[in-house]
Amino acid sequence: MPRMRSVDAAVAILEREGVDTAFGVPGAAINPFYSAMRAHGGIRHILARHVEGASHMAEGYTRAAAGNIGVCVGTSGPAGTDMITGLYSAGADSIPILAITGQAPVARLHKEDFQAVDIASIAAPLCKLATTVLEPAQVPGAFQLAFHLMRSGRPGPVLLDLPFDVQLAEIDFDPDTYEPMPVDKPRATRAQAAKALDLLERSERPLIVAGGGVVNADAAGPLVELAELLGVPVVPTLMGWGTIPDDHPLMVGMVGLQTSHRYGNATMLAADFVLGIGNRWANRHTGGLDVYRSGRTFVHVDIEPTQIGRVFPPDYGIVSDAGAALAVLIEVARERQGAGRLVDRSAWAQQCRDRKRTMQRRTHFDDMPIKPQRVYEEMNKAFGPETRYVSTIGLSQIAAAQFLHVYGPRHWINAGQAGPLGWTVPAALGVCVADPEATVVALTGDYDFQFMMEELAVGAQFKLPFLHVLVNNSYLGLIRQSQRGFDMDYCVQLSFDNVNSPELNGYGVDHVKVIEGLGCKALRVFEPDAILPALQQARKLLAEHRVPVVVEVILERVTNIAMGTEIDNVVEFEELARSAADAPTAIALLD
Ligand SMILES: Cc1ncc(C[n+]2csc(CCOP(=O)(O)OP(=O)(O)O)c2C)c(N)n1
Ligand SMILES: [Mg+2]
Repeated sequence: MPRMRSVDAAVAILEREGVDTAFGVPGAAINPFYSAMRAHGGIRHILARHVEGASHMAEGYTRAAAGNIGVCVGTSGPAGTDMITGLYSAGADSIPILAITGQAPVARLHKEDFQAVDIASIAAPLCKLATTVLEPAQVPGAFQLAFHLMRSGRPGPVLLDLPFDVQLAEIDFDPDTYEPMPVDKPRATRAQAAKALDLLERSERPLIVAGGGVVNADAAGPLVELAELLGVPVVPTLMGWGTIPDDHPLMVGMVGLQTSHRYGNATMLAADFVLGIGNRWANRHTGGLDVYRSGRTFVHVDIEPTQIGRVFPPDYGIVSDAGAALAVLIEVARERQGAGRLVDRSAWAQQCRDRKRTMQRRTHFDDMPIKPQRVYEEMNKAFGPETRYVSTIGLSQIAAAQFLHVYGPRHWINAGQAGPLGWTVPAALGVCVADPEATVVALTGDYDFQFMMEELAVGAQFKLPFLHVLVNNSYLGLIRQSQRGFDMDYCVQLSFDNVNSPELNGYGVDHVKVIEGLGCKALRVFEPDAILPALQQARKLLAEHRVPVVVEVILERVTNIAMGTEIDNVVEFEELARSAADAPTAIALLD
């Protein structure tokens, strides 16, 4: 039997499980693992500038393509604690990432050793498995189990913590005959599909709500096929956005309190039946459950049994992988179509389309300083259907969901549930690593950007080109808006007079200087008509320099974005579109 250090076995397993990239920050306690990566040579390492950045890069990498698993590596102590936000973010959105940390030697774990912290206990509530491997011979099994768990059922992160002596200990291991464990995914039965379709048939105004589980199952094609077969309109959730293209006649808008369309909410309120697939009834999608549920029958398909009934009891629940459920739903629906049993839904679908045509928000403003709505209009002009957007949170993200267009799964890459400020830049880098030819467009407010802008240096060093739209209102805009309820504007201003950059007129941080200092390119825009040329110029710079290029748009400081506390009570702050000229890039034009 080949004998090797446990870390050499671990790296061999990573390769057998399909890993060829790791994002990390080395340190003394993880140096044995780094020595195995170096000796092995099969894993490309991207050196982050902050370990939290490495964890978000791993998440962006996973999200970019079906089957990917992002790996982040760090030393003992603070490296693991820095990854905690990444593990939370990944777990909250059902995204597998593998975090590998170094640890103090086993015999010193309880001696308050330098940088010895019980990271497995800290990470446990966030992970499918978080363990300190105490026996060297258990290292291969721990890695094998990690991949099995990350891929099975509801996907999620794993943390493996490796004490220094465990990493160096020699074990017997045969990489050639290593085999990944089979993946477990529950599958809907024909009887379950038939029952769900019976309930749908009895309704008059049905909708399909498509969540991130459809993306995870790589089942956007079957989702659209089922919708077309039944003629039933689709509402994607924020995590499912792109599973049906925005310009598809059955894409009838997103529902929710913030990242939603007026027509999406109106259509949900008009519906009498909802088939939720791979979604989790997030509270920012449903708002108050009384309004959301009233008068509607619900079927819920989820891969995780404990998700059924968690938020509210559905009329019928099915435990299934979204792709497996769609396959059997399609099979049964086809048979019913053959038997002439499918109900004609075209009148209802047309009503939904009419709402999409007439209930647009205005984007065309010529104001100076620039109103944010205009930025998204120009982005729609500049970026085609191949674009992969990456964003996290804030007014910028909310407005993006209201105004941008997404045409494919994994083309809206967003930390939906955790929304950790700083996620966008490293996640975009992870997407670039996974898909170097993609048009990756990151979008942040100024504060999200400032959280982890140091990671831009990673893009400069490793030639990871993405275009970053930075909308600068010099405010914690979303929090400023929510403070209106407290009648205050308190601790949310990012403005100050920058002694080095008086031309910023009090907007504070000179992002252009910072970006250039980090080895990237930057353009700054003050006028609405200059946005599109700047985006076009940025694309040229990307092609020329192959480093991140940031377009900073200086916005008016206070713009409230439509949102509310109930889906029937979303407050509009701006004029609505009255003609096509008011929303020239909206997909369904007014006239
Ligand atoms: C780590 C973390 N801390 C605090 C928050 C709360 N939060 C959400 S949005 C936001 C302000 C975002 O400001 P900016 O990125 O400039 O976007 P804007 O809303 O101005 O468009 C804050 C503080 C958060 N999401 N994450
Ligand atoms: Mg801001």
